[in-house]
Parts: sequence; C-alpha cells; structure tokens
Amino acid sequence: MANEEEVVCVDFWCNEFGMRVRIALREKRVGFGFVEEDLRIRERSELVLQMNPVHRSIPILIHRGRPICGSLNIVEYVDEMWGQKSGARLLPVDPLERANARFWADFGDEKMAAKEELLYHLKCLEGVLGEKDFFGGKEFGFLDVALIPFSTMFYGYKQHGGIDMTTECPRLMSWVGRCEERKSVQSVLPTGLDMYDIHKEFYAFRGYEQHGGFDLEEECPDLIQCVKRCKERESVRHVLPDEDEMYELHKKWYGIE
Ligand SMILES: N[C@@H](CCC(=O)N[C@@H](CS)C(=O)NCC(=O)O)C(=O)O
Repeated sequence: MANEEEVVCVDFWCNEFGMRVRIALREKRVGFGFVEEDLRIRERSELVLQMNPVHRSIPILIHRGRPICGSLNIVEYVDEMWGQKSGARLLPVDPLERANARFWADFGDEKMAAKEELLYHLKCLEGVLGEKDFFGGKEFGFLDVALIPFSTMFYGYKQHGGIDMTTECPRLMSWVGRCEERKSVQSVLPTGLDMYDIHKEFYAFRGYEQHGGFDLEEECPDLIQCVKRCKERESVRHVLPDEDEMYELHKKWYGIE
C-alpha cells in the first residue's frame, strides 16, 4: 500500500505533461507528495539533475527513492503499479488497442507552430474520439489522461489564434466537459486563464534571447558554432525558416508584446 513518503511527484503546477501524472495518481487513489520545480527559474534543482540527469525535465515520479521519467511512461507505471487499486485499468487490455492508445498519445505530444497544423491535429483527435464518451470507449482511460491537460490551452488558442474550439471541434469539447466531471481532473487542471497568464510570464522569461535576456553565443559557444556550420549547408538553409519570422510567429502565438 503506497503512502505519502513513498511516492513523490516533482512537477510545476502548469506543466501539461505533469498534469497527466497527477491525474493518473488521483485516479488510482495513490497518496503522493508534491515537490514544486518552478520552471520560470532557468537552472534546474539538484533534485531534478539527480533524478533525471538525461533530460533534466519534469515531471518525475519518485517511488521508494527511485525515479521514473517521461510523463506517458509514468502514467503506464502508475497503471501497472496500482492498476488494481481503484477502478478500471487506464491502458486497454487488448494489445492492439494499447498500441493505438500509445500512438495517439505520442501524436498529442507533437510540436506545432502554425494554426492550421494545430487545427489539423485537433480534428484528427476528434476523429479518433468519434462518437465515444472517452477515447477508449465508455471508461476514462490512458488517452484521456494523456490528452485532457492540453484543454487548458484552449483559452489561449482563442485569445491569440482566434480558434473557437466549440465551433471547430464540438465533440472534443463535449469530451472535455465529461472529463472535467471527474474529481481527478478537477483537482489537477488549472483554469485556462491561469494557464494563459503563466505562459505569457513563462515565455517572457525563457525561450528567446530577446525575451530571456541571455546571449546564446556566450552561454553555449560550441553549440552556436555547430549551428553556424549546419547553416552553411544548402539543405539546411533551404528548409529552416527565417529566425525573425519564427520569433514573430511565436510572439503572436504566446501573446508576447
Ligand atoms: N516528454 C517529456 C517532456 C517533459 C518536458 O519537456 N518537460 C519540460 C516542461 S514542459 C521541462 O521540464 N523542461 C525543463 C526545462 O525547461 O528546464 C515528458 O513527457 O515528460
């Protein structure tokens, strides 16, 4: 039986990846301690460096002193470890359905820059949901846990992308409503407005030299030399978008003035 001392989640409250872990733990009624890693601070804590030296990212689940990293991996671990504890298993029992659930969870993690690309992704996911209550059918499961945190961004999409999710993806929005009826989801998801505000603050702190106030040439000279060598190649020059254009696009996207 797990207790507070045994299970610790290292995360930041607005981290969509970490929300998955906290929802899964609550679904399985696993008591856990929470260590906040403030992502607005650029340096990672000793705990993160020690527990996830490879990626230095959160969330991290520490169970009996040992780390498990990667949010989807952690959700699977929680399901395997405490699957019998409460409710149905999060992952489908059928291997084919399980493989497909993992595939669409990875699809949800793909990075998107342009509005059209984002809408395409959302509509694909809406197609996968179909007429079902939840992605796996009647029960809230793995793919719902993996995807519901991203609904906290919908408010921001409306403010800055002009995307009205109720019109664009009505079935997905009904699914959001069903997920939000669950206590596990209610207790973990922040409001869209809180997410919007923290992202504005977050991107003002980090990400771009113009906004983070740091000089990459100075911080990572070897990396920058390598970038320059890559950019001498025809193939790279041909594909990479103009940096200023990328910067403007991201500013617009994240609402940075
Ligand atoms: N694929 C990883 C992604 C985790 C990730 O990228 N975490 C980010 C926050 S969204 C992070 O911790 N970054 C460390 C940093 O920004 O220093 C997962 O699913 O856990």
